Amino acid sequence: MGARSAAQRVFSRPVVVTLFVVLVLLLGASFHSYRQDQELQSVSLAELRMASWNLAQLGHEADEFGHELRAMTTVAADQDQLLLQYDILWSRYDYLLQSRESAPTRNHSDNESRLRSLFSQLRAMETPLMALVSGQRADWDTLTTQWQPQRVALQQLVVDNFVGDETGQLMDQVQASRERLSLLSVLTLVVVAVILGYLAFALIYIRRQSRIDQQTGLPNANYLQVLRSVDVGQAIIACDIRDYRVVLSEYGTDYAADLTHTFIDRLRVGLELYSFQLVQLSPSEFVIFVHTGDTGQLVRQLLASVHFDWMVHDAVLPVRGIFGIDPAGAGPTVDWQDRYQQAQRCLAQAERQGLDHCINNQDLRKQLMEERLVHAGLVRFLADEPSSLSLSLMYQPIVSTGDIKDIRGAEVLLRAWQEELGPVPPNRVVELCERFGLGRQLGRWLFRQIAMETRQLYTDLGFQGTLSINLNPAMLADELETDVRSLLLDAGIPASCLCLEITEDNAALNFGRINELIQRLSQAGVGFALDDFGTGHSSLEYVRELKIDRLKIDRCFVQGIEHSAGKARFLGSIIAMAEQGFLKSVVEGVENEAQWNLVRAMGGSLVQGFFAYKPLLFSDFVAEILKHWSTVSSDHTLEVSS
Ligand code: G
Ligand code: MN
Repeated sequence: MGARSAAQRVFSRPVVVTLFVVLVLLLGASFHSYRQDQELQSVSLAELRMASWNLAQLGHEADEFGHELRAMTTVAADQDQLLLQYDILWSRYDYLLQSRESAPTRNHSDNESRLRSLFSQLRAMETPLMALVSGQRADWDTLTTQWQPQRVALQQLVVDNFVGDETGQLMDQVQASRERLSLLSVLTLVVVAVILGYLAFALIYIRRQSRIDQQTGLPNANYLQVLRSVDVGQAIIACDIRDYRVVLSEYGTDYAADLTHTFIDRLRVGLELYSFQLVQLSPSEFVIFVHTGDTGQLVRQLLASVHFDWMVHDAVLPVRGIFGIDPAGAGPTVDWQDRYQQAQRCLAQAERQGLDHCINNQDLRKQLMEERLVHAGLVRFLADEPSSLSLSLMYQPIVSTGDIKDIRGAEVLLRAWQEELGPVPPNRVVELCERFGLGRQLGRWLFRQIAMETRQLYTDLGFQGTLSINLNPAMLADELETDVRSLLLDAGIPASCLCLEITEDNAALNFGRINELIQRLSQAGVGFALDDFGTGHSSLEYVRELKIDRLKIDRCFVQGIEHSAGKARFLGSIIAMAEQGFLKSVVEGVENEAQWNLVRAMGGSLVQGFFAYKPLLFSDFVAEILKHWSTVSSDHTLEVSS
């Protein structure tokens, strides 16, 4: 927690803003210094030097001219030299006043006006100088006097313009600016490096955070993504909080988060003896990796700690953890993702069966493998494609207690055969079809198959016995009427010869809806039976509420009647009750002669059981009917109608 909040502080908004501001300031300062440096550099040092040198030359050439002028009064006089120096001086002024390169010199303080005034004074000396040279006069002293103040003013100009200092100053400024600029560059680089480091650190932090649940700090589903392997010595456990959604929907997110925390604490207590890792997939889903060889012990401890009563407001909620476990080193696979999948599959299995846990073992693996085979086979078979599974029908005759060979009808029984597994129990087929949404398809296949097999028995042989057909849950829907009409009645099976069997489980207390379905078909003459009567929880209520005309008394009421007068009386009273309610009763599971005799003595009912007939192939069923008809009168139709 401490480390987390420290990291949070490092990545807080003020820190980010400060870093950004510092960087912007440094970049601004660097840019400013750079501009200053550019400006300083634009003053050409070369030009400055040139100006200074030109003025110095002027001073020097003025000295030369003055020297020649003074020499005119002596023997060393050289007029040509004097004129040459005059011209040189003249050109220098011209150069300083006219040339582009001399512009800085001219522009400096009042240089230009001083230069112009000196140049005009020099030009004023031209006429007297020419006169003296051509020898008209020899008054050199006057000219020397005229030159003297010029020379002084000129030297002053040179002195005033001595630019050594100025250049030095300029150089110093440039130097300082350069130093500032490089310092700023270094600082900027340092700050950029710091920011890059900060970003790298932030990136690592974000990646780590993304693998952690923000509420609980536990590794989350992303962590599972990067997990490479799991030790074979570790059990993988998938875990759900069973009542989480109830808490969330009834009490809101705060309480739900509370529940998550409480549950995690409980899990930790259950795991405290083990080395484990807890991963959180969602607020109510977890995965646990535990080192243990004794899965049974681990499960007991986990169950003990996560089954608890949780107080919310003034309500008490029984919270239950539910587990799917792939035990350590058990399975044939070591790939952790396969094992994780097994654990999840166990969890799903436990949820489906209403258990608090399910451990992946050989049996379960086999069961799931078989389920897959049967499911795949069913899908293909029902789609009329080549399949490893095939369905067929058997007919178990229902006889009258008056004559055991008097076949009054039959219950159509589903049989399934899978190439690798052999026979598959029909209730498993029905359950799988229900689970995978194949229920109606199965029902339609059943109706179509019954019609195909039995049509001739009714239309050509005039059989009038009842066909009892088990309805699976999905068939108890609005489409039932359409399916019965189009697949059975239209094929030629008389409605009065059909009895549709409903179990209590399938009716699921929705009497109104089921009665509506029953009513629509019973108007057409179709009968309905309550199957397995007596095995559900509210049997009598069903008998009273549903508009059925048959009761199929479960075989458990027949078991042992030959040994117990009480049991026999009890069965008798059920039959009597059915009679009172104008229901025809069918006693199921009569397996021996003693039972048969007792049931026959009670009277008033039909019998279905191994003692009379086992389920038969359709051809054998027809053969049995014909055999019976041949033993009784030739006018069989009167005999079998009831
Ligand atoms: O629940 P329902 O009535 O649909 O059950 C029919 C099943 O009962 C069939 O699978 C059939 O094989 C079985 N069965 C039929 N007669 C007997 C019997 O006399 N004894 C036993 N144990 N099972 C029977
Ligand atoms: Mn049945």
